[in-house]
Amino acid sequence: MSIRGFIFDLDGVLTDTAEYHYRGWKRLADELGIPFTREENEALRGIPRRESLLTLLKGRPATEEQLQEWMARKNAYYLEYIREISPADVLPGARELLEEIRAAGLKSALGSASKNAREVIERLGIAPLLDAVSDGNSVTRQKPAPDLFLHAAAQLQLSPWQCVVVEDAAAGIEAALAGGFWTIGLGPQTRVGRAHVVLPSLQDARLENLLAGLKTS
Ligand code: B16
Ligand code: MG
Repeated sequence: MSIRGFIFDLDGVLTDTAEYHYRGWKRLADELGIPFTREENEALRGIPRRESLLTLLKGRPATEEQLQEWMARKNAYYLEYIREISPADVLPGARELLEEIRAAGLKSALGSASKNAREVIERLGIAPLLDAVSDGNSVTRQKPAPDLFLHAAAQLQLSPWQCVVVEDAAAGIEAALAGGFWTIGLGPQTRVGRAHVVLPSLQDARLENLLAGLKTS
């Protein structure tokens, strides 16, 4: 085993933007008169914008023009909310792990479905700790296709078997496995149980322990 790099998902791994996505979708849903709950929002974890909107519409008919306008409206709300994001919003253990990876001479990349990922990592103050950024603008086929993580690995000039993908969404773990990556799943077994290593979060996740866990998986 020769791990040379880590690829991190953003929402649910490095920070919790799910609350802001929820508020954006909820405001749009209220305006359209569509019921939408926090529980329903959980199903949108790691799911790209357009697919999220189609899920929220629950089969209601819409023209392409309406879909575009509603996605733009939700995104404007989301951008308004993420202005609140600061370095205090990095999830526990994430910054420490990024620093450890850098100190060990390994590489780190972002692999997020979000088209707003760059703005979020700037606000979190972790952009300097990432060697490459692959986001919702980088590839056409989204998770569970492996394209986004392959794009990130290529930027790091590493092969999938040299990289670990850290993800909180089932679609993200599937994407990483399809690409031939090592995987660390954050969250319940029911969601990320297919990962090589499953942890509740990155809190107390030390690099040495993660690499040892992958070795015995
Ligand atoms: P945007 P991740 C995902 O981020 C979110 O989990 C998901 O809820 C969101 O719809 C998606 O990004 C697209 O975001 O509308 O900003 O392009 O988990 O892949 O970092
Ligand atoms: Mg995620």
